[in-house]
Amino acid sequence: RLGLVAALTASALAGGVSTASAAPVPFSSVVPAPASAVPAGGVTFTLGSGVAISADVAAIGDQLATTLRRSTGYAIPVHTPPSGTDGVRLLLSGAPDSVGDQGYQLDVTASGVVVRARQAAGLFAGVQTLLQLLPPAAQGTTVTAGPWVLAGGRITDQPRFGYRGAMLDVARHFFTVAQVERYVDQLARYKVNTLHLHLADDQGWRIVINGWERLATYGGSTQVGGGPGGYYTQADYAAIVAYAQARYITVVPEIDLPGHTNAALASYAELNCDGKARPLYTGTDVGFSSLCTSKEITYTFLDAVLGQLAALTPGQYLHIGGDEAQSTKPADYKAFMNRVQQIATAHGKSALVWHEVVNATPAAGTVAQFWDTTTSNSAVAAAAKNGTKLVLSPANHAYLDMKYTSSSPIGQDWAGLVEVKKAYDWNPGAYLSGVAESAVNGVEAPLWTETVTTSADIEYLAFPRLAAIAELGWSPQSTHDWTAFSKRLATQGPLWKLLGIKYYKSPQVTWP
Ligand code: TNX
Repeated sequence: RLGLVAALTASALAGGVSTASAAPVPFSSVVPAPASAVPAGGVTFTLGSGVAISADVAAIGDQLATTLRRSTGYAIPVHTPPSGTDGVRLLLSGAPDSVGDQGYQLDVTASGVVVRARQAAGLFAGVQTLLQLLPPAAQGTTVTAGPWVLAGGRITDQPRFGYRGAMLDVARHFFTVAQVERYVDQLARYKVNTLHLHLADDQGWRIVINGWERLATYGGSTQVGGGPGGYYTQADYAAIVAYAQARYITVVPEIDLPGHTNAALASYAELNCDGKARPLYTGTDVGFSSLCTSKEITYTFLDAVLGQLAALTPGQYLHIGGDEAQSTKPADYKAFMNRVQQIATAHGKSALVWHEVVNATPAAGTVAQFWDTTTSNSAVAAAAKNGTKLVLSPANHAYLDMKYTSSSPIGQDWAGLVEVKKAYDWNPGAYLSGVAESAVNGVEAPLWTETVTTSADIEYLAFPRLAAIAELGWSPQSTHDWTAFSKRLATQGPLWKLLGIKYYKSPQVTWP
């Protein structure tokens, strides 16, 4: 490591190094908007070559140091336990109670930066804010000459909602571990704390299940358009989980049931009611497949699948799909979904389910994910009144796979066109009629991948809209203001450019 630092420093001294801009980034640029940000006019702190980091959580100090060593070329030692005088201190003491488990307080004074939190997740969130308060070049991969100046003041920040998710559909098109990890890095910057992986659909089964190997080796052998597909070994999946966990992101694995199961029905003849394996499918229709709800082997199979996923997943939730089961009779759907919720519970997890679960009987602890385009759904409202919590992903605002405009090169439009303002302009706490904010666990931005084949595609659709949904999940409603948000977004453009994110340059935003 020292060798690398020395090399970077040498290259910095050799000249030809770009300089970071000297004007400090204002607090008003931070995305998502902090709950409270009070600048101290005139005060600044400059991160100099001798800067050191003190950290109560060594891994978080190391992450920050790794990022800043790369961009500043400074040595940046990390001290755990903290030493009193370091320029950057990340502490699990002294934060006000109000910041809760995920929030933090950040102070920039003339003598340094102190981030205080009650839990490691809050410290991590505070570090994301700290990075945004530095010039974008601080997150770059090449050495840039300073000065690295931070604006003074205090940010006291905590999320409006505990659940802030993004879903990636790795079934319609497969994405490698490295591609998923790249997306995880992008989510973490905007304080998204849940990665929902849509692991199985008609076109592909993407995770090895021991004892049912053909699900992956055959069911994962293709994708939309007929390409080779792919799948994760359990070790691959565990690597994604660990990578996400290191960024305070919880993975929610989804096996979509009882519809969206053609890949499984193709892999094992016995899962079909007629005992005949279905052909693999590479088109984009929905609603044509169903597991055989009357066969006991279906539940033996699901016990293995959900049991193994539960063992590999530290988070609380298994997502069991439940959407668009047009090929399952309503009574069968109801009995099936009730039984599968119990399988999840038996493995120590709660079920997350698309909102159609309200047509069955949501179990205690089941969370329904709303994805429709209406704001009034009496069955969902009744379930919420009955104690079922919701995650909101209204397709006409939160679906990252919708086109921005009719000329977007990729994406769908069945839920309408979703420009950036449309993604941002809704209030999750008062969105569904008859649903109180207290019934809403949070928001999620799903990215279905029928038309998405590369990381560049993912990023074009996710940016800037992911930032909009992340802000709706984190920031208090009192900060909700399109003009201010669009200005905050504009300040992210240079960072995205630096990170190689080919975002959609929406004409609704005045990019720098
Ligand atoms: C509907 S939304 C689906 C997915 C498709 C998506 C395309 C939902 C729960 N199901 O199967 O991929 O539309 O936008």
